[in-house]
Amino acid sequence: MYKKPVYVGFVIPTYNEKENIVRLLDKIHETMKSIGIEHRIVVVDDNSPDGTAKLVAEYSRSHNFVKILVRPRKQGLGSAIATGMRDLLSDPRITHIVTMDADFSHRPEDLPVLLRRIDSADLVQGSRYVDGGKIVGWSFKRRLVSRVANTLIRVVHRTNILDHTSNYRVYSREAAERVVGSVSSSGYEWVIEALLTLLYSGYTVVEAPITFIDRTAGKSKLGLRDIAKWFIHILSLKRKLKRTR
Ligand SMILES: Nc1nc2c(ncn2[C@@H]2O[C@H](COP(=O)(O)OP(=O)(O)O)[C@@H](O)[C@H]2O)c(=O)[nH]1
Ligand SMILES: [Mg+2]
Repeated sequence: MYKKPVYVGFVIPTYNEKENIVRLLDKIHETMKSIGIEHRIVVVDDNSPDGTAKLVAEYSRSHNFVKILVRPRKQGLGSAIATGMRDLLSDPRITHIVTMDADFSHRPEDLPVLLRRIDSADLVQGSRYVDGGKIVGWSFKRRLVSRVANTLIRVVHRTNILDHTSNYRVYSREAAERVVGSVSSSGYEWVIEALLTLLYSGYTVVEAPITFIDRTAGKSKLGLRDIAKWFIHILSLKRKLKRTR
């Protein structure tokens, strides 16, 4: 099926995910077995107060495809992903790295669709905005904010990508090495900066449709202030990435 043998490492950052994580690990394993792809999973927990790390540590004792890394305090989504990627890259068998959230917003059922495309790009971006992509459970306001942010990134950075902000992705080993070596932000912006870094450096990116499901109902935490901060960050990336090109 693939040009070369494939061995996928997963990075799952967690902060208070005790209700989701074990079910998610089971579901990923089941899906990967059904498509016959070798895999292992690294969970990076920032010492969640709800005891997520303990739960995963217990699980990993009887499921040797899982490893838990615990950091002493909350240090942001991006730095958690980078920590997990570095750990996986020290395993020479790893050919690809999948990043996904722990809250089932990123459905394991979409893995076959993402992995089908790995021979055609350095990064397969899970996308809500290509044909076949969907969002379930977001308010009109939340959808609008996401659309505006993505359009802004697309115009400012002249990409031809529709979804830059989903953390559901497959990186080739080379792409993962590139981003851990150079992406400096540590929070949610890491996800966008990683994608732009690859695009600016000439790596190929393809989008594959995913169905994004919101974890719970409730109000968006994004306000005008956050949107303004994002705008400035996106512009500052333009200067930074240009310099390194
Ligand atoms: N290790 C770690 N994981 C985090 C941190 N912040 C968020 N996460 C995880 O990153 C993923 C995305 O976060 P989430 O709260 O779902 O973001 P949202 O979907 O944008 O509201 C989830 O798996 C979280 O548990 C953090 O500071 N450290
Ligand atoms: Mg989420």
